Amino acid sequence: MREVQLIKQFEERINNGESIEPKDWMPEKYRKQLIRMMSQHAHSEIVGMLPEGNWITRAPNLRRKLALLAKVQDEAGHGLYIYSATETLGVDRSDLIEQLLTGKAKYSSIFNYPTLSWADIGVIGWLVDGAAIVNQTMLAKGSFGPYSRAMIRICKEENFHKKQGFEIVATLAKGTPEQKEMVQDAVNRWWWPSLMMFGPHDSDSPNSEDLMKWKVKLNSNDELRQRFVDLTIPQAKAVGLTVPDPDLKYNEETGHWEFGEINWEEFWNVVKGNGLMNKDRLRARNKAHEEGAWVREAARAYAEKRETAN
Ligand code: BYC
Repeated sequence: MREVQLIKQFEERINNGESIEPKDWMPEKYRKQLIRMMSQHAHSEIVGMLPEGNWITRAPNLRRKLALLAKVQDEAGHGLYIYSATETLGVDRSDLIEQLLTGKAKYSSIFNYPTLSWADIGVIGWLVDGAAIVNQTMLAKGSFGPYSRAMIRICKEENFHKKQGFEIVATLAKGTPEQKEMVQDAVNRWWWPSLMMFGPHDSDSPNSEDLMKWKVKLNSNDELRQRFVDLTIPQAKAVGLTVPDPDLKYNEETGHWEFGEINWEEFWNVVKGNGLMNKDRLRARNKAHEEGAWVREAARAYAEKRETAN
């Protein structure tokens, strides 16, 4: 069959809401776009363990420590599901990891900011996982089966992450004046980077056209960012916290919260590797990879032993 016909059939399947599976025919560009986006997503989950992992030894009590340990482990699991889903597109996980370790691959800008206080752990759960849920609930309805199915399970776990974060935030917000000040400071530092997670404005988003045509993304970056702001501002008000945006105002006619302009220079700077923590994150991942070499070698030796035994 000619390529034009194959593309037509493929797009019809997508428009009928069918899910595309790894062995189905797909345009090379669809495959490439998915590998790009899914591998960046998997890297984000893995690098995303570092800012919170930093606080496991300093959690204020056993209950908080257990929840944080479980959350960070969940993020590792998310990375592994998404690497597996990406491998169904014909790439090798070790090549993807190599790209991360050498700094060639992108991962979410949000993880290049430091976690300075315990309140940051609450605010990450609330805002960062909250933003991820808005984004991933949409991706769970996307056209590529292995990715959308991974998102369903991930979103269930992210909901717990968000709840544990919001509980920390609510507790600190009604605590001592020092605790309230600490959590407000954390919101002030994480608010704008959380909005940046949704990516550049639609007009500056080169990948959106393909991804939306092929229903990998069902909403644009700006639409999801607006949804997140609309959901989050009432939550901030409920616990008596504010967001650092003098232009924030509610528009009665549209029913949306209007917000100020994001600092795009900061965003691109972080994406290009010059954020506060980019170098530190890559150093930590490389160290973990080197320290884990014996596990990979042992697994390989065991697999070989089993094969010769058969
Ligand atoms: N950071 O054309 P655009 C988590 C890049 S982890 C860095 O709009 P697209 C968690 C973009 O890659 C969940 N780079 O791209 C874990 C592109 O570059 P290339 C993380 C960004 O794909 C632990 C260029 O800018 N979530 O929840 O249409 C603890 C132009 O952008 C960013 C995901 O990974 C950014 N923020 O849309 C706690 C979601 N934004 O590749 C929590 C999956 C853009 O052309 N990904 N860039 O060189 C997506 O939904 C989409 O890829 C994006 C960007 C919305 C991020």
